[in-house]
Amino acid sequence: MEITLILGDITEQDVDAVVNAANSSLLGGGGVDGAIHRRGGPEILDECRKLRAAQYGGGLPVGQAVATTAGRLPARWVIHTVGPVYSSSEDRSDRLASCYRESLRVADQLGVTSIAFPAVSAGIYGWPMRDAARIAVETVRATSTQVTDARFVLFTDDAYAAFQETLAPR
Ligand code: AR6
Repeated sequence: MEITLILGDITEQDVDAVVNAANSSLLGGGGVDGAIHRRGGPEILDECRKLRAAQYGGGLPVGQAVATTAGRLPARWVIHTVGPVYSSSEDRSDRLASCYRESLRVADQLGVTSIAFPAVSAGIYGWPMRDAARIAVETVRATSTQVTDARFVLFTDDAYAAFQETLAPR
């Protein structure tokens, strides 16, 4: 698998699947989630509502992932995952790693070969960027998958630098 870093907006990525840093409600929010629903249009939210009415009545648990179509986005699928809120008193790294593993598992089920990830939990959920980058890169690297093109799409120079430091330390 080739892992690349992109400074930019995840909603513009021309890949099979983009990963959404969602919350358990699956009904939208700010950050990446807000951008995906805004640009992708109402079709995504309609599918999320159906998922809530069916197998995810209690919401999507932290660390899990589920797919919808991508509405008007260039991507074909959105894989929604729920990162953990950062805690300095409890180590929730396993749940953050699980977001990447589970997203890749869903990607494999869909036959996806290219995927774009945001820095899950590193925005509103407060995870320190360097640590979020380390967990993201290590987990994606260590996961066995059919995906051949994995991109981390970073929104700020600081996020890009943190991922670059983990991916190719100097
Ligand atoms: N493209 C790429 N990265 C982005 C974009 C974008 N369009 N917009 C923001 N980022 P966040 P979280 C970066 O807050 O921490 C929502 O309300 C951002 O700078 O989107 O997992 C959900 O509904 C940061 O580095 O996700 C949840 O309630 C990273 O993406 C909650 O936020 C992740 O930031 C999830 O919080």
